Amino acid sequence: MSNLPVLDAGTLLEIYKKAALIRYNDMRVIKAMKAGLLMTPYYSPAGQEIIPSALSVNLNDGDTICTIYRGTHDMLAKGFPLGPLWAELAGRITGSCKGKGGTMHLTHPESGCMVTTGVVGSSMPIATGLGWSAKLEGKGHVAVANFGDGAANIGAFHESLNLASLWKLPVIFICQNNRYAEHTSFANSTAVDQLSKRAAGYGMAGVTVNGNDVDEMYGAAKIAVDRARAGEGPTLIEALTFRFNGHLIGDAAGYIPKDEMASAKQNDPFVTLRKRVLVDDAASEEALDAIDADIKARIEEAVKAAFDAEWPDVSELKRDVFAHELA
Ligand SMILES: Cc1ncc(C[n+]2csc(CCOP(=O)(O)OP(=O)(O)O)c2C)c(N)n1
Repeated sequence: MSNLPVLDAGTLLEIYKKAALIRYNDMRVIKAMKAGLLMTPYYSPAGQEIIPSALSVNLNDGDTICTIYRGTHDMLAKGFPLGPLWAELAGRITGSCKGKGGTMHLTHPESGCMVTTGVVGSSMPIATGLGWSAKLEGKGHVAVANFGDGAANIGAFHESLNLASLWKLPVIFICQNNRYAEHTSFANSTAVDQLSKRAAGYGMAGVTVNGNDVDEMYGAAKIAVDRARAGEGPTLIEALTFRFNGHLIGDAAGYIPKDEMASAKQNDPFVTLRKRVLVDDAASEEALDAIDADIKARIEEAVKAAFDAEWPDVSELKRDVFAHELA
């Protein structure tokens, strides 16, 4: 991409802090799972840290995001607090959904983190509705829909992009194309080589970027967010990336060729980002180490608080679930 908005050192460091939070949190979740402490399915976002980090520095508190089960990275980057997140993963009453949601239904509206969903493709119609609401409110807020490459082949993709474009809604559709939908490769499921080409069919802007490249991802996100805030309608961003694990923890990813996985890990976008921060002199190595240590300490605090918290009472099982009980 040319003519990208320029990434300044302060913003680069903010992106680093978000990416580090995502990476260290992911490592801690996997460690807790291996110790048998978490009973939630977990869909690791390792390898996909740059996308939400470079996006979220362009968002503010009034903006909203929806994402999928593989969405802890999106949520953390937007501002989902660690305490309610860990308590939710651990199924405790102090969780953001009182322990009923887990990875599939993470929600914290106070920070604009509306929902992770387990129904493939459903983040798009929800974000489209949020975009409509933002447009009616007229405060310049935007809504973001994150989804995978598999979800781009579902009917809800067509319905959401068509309506958002027709009504010029402030929605940013971010396809995190990690090349595999569960066990099916992109090439075996998708008729176009670039998903962004589909944007033209809906009369909207569309772009494919290297989602692991901080400049490309930041630039594309900034252009899309500015466009949405200015009332110029939605954008489809296809962000190319790769996941470092199987579909969920426990899946050995035998369908991913070993050399493909090895090369992705060798080009770890988080390691590249850290080097970039140093090269740009956005922070010293000591400063980054201190940032990392602080993040890790905050994660440990959240882990401890989660496992010290009470389990929900059985009476919680149906509460907040059925409409008639909400009244
Ligand atoms: C409507 C629907 N169909 C099928 C499934 C089963 N399923 C769960 S995850 C998944 C793959 C989705 O892949 P993708 O959208 O590329 O996201 P990724 O997991 O790669 O991030 C499928 C088919 C589902 N949860 N919902």
